[in-house]
Amino acid sequence: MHQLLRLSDEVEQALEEGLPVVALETTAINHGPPYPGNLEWALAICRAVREGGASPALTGIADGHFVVGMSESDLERFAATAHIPKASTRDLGLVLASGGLGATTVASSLLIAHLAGIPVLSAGGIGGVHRNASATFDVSADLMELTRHQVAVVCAGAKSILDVGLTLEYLETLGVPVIGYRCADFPAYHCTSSGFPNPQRVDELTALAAAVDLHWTAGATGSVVVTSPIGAEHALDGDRIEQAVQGAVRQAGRDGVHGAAITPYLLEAVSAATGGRSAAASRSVLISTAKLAGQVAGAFADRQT
Ligand code: PSU
Ligand code: MN
Repeated sequence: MHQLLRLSDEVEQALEEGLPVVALETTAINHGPPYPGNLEWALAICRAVREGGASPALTGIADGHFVVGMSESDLERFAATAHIPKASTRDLGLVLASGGLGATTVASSLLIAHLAGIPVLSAGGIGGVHRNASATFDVSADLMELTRHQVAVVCAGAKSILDVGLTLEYLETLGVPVIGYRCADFPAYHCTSSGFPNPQRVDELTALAAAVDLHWTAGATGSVVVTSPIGAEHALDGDRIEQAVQGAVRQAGRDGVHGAAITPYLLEAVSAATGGRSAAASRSVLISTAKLAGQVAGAFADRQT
């Protein structure tokens, strides 16, 4: 095993036996409600992975190691600690060296999942090309990392704070398949649709697992993005979100917010503008994608045996 990995007993055993495992990022939970609400989210997300038929592997950084699969005491420690740094790929060495805690983004959890040999990751929404990126050059490291690791990423598309059209173009350029599972539209995190179609669509888990497997057998070295929208009962209205995002982007410009701080800033502003309904939406979408990821991991594991 890689020297930096610290696997939970459950995850280690499942991987040894070829049983399905789903890796999970922790920044979205870290930016969720304060303790103990965030602990409740993490437990609900892990439960959803189990309902889908797989073992959950929350990823994080602690004590100079990559934690893969959190014990109850790990979870308690992560949830109860305020202001855990957001650790994307470029931050890994420094956060490991600090000996403290780090919350993983999609980018860094992809790297960790691949190191651990976990082929499926669940995330509410991936990062992407930011609005106004032609001026700021702000493109999430999530997109680059999607080209480096063979992991199927089950998500509700990309966040609506982004330029979704440019994000899809970028993914096409990078050769990352974007497959809607039983959905025509590419979702936008809290919204059922981004207004853009999924470039590809599959309606059966076995066909999805085959497409993922053959993408890699063909020699592609990157990830496969699988999308599934938020449940209708928790979805937020696209027009209202768009208005809130536009206002937040203008305010961010005035406040001079940029770099790693922009994503949390915009999500926070959208949350404030929607009267907190976006928190319930985040919880819901993290749970629904986790459950589907469990099913995808099961279908993928079945194919390997
Ligand atoms: N959800 C949140 N806050 C976040 C993110 C998700 O409530 O910051 C994260 C995800 O972990 C995603 C990352 O991978 O934002 C992308 O950030 P950036 O655009 O800085 O790469
Ligand atoms: Mn950025």
